[in-house]
Amino acid sequence: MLETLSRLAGKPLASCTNAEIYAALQALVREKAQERPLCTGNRRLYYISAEFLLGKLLSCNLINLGLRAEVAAALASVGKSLAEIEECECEPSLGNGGLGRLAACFLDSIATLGLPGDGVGLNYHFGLFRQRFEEEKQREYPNPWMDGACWLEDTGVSFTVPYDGFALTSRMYDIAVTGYGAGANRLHLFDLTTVDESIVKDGIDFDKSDIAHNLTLFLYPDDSDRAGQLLRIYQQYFMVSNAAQLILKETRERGFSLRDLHRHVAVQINDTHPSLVIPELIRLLTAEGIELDEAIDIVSHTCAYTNHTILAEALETWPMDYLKEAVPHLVPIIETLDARAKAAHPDPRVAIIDAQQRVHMAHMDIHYGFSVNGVAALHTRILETSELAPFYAIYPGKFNNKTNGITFRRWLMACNPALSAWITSLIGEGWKQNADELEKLLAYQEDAAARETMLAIKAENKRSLARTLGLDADSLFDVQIKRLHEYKRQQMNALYAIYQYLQIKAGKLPRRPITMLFGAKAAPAYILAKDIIHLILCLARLFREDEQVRPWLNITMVENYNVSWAERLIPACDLSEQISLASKEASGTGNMKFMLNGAVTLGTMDGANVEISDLVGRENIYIFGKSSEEVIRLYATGGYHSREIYEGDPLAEELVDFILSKPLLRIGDPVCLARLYKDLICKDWFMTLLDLREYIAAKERALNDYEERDAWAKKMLVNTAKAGFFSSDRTIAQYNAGIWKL
Ligand code: 26W
Repeated sequence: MLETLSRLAGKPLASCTNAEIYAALQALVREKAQERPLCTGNRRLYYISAEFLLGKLLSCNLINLGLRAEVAAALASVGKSLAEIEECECEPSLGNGGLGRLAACFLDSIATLGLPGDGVGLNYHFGLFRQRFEEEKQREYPNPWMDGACWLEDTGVSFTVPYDGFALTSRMYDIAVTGYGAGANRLHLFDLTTVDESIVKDGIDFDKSDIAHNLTLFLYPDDSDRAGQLLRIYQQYFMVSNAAQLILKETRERGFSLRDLHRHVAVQINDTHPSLVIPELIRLLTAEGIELDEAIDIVSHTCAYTNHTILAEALETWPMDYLKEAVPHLVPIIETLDARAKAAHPDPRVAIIDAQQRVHMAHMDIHYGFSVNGVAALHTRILETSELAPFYAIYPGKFNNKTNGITFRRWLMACNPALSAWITSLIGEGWKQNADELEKLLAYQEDAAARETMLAIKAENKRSLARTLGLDADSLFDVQIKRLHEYKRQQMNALYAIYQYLQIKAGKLPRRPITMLFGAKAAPAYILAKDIIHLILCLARLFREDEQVRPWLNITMVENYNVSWAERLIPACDLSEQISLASKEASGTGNMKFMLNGAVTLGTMDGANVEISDLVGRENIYIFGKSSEEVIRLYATGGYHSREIYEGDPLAEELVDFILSKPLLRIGDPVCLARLYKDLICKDWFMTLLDLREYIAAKERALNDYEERDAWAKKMLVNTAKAGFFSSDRTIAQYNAGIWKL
């Protein structure tokens, strides 16, 4: 290996800088990946997604290629550290949250299962923004990642994408996808040949109407105005037109007739962002001389749709006149699709184009796709019985659930090598190919030595993180890391922090110091989410500056939370905060990562938390809060009024009032704090105060139980042992058996 690496570096390894070694390792991965034949099959999958939250790729590629141990040893023999060299990699910022990270896990599992499936997305130069904290507030900056040593390979493939009166030229870049032990596929990222980074000014502002230069600059550019919404449509069309042209090109190259497209291609529409691929494929097929009816039929048997959220903000609808402006050549097709749907199903609730001339993308996906899946059992049930009930009545056979999963290569083998090695020492290697074998660990749940080791590995992971962040490694690590959104209720966790602070000020000390760790980015235009970040950062500073409090309670919010941070925080976590308002979190995937790494969940019966609870048993999880049925009923009857709770419950009042207390106003921005204070009392759309008491009680119970170290260790062991179900290998096997049939 040493010789190979020296050859690739072009000089003896001992004399290389870390950056030069990183480049050599990247070349090694490329070489070995190319040696693997690409997965082939009768049908090829194209997984189209606006986001691919890839994280750093070196470590996982080395694991998948079976080279990591050998490389680490070779580097060590010349005094180099693989861990240090992995730090050289710049994390691609091509995603925002769960949907994007799920897509990345899927690519790993699709290749691992040897299935022919490529990702198709956009090559955002600045991805999602880089978050910095200034005066306890989030500020957004560009997040360049395409430095010299990035993984992109220029394929030379280019397409022309037609708009109204002009066309743009694309360039296809690939990132090789390796499977664990075998398998290779591609991630195709389309870029704009005329993109111009220089048009981005102070922060992340740029001319949103300058389409020819801005289309692949940012993921989810602010869409709070018309120009921003139009830009989303231009971007989405650019993605799907390139995808459609690539699909037809590759189908021909594979020797198949376009009339048989549905036999040889499956297209997974990941949320509504790629929905325009349906009319675009129809347009291209008719341009090839295929009659419209047949084209519609072919596409309807080719495309499948995944719904990732019931939040209205994500079920995209576009004003028809926006589509007429951006993609007029698709409008007649969309109108035809709408007319046919209306003729067959007159119920206005399932119309693609509604009475306000708004085009419902999800409706088009369901009418003209052959499968609609939710991403956790509860979520799919909610889709079928509420949000999409009219569609379920028409197409019951199309609906199915595919509970999300995570790749254990990144989320255990790479990020928690000590736990991974220990598991293997107990139950062998089998779990790496068949995650269900983790259940063999249950045989050790009464084993004192096993429990000790579980605690020791967690303690070491905590010490490592504590060194990086300056934490008390003996404190309890209480972690909430996820996108900032009111429905995820980071604000409820902040109210708990205030509760604990007031307890300490009153001389009631916790049994052990508590470290509350947060990681979250708020969408730039999401004002209230940024106010919640402001509250958290102000509390962090208040506690840090208080000699009486600091020894017992700390808040640390990591800046620019990303995949690499998650890989450090998850192995070190004791208590996993999954506290969304029930019915709002479609699934969650962080919950699975924490469970796999031996953290215990404190959560509501929402998303995949329900399946986690079923697997580990109520004695190994802390559940609280109103059920999704109760919450749905409260919305339906308008029965929730936070003011009633605020005025009726002195504890709620005390905690909310603290937001405008003197100590906090001395630190924070009164405008932001008052806005959040007012929202909690007058609106509180995601019912923060509804579950507040139960949340505090459940958390106090968990903190108390934590002190029974031996019993807690058993909880940890059972969580890891029962996590096998959440391997994305299982998820992908279900997608293939139930939807793709590759
Ligand atoms: C900016 C508009 C927007 C709105 C929603 C962009 C992206 C979305 C996605 C649907 C948000 C998302 O990431 N949803 C998450 O998908 C995960 C993978 O299925 C689930 O685990 C999370 O519960 C869901 O919130």
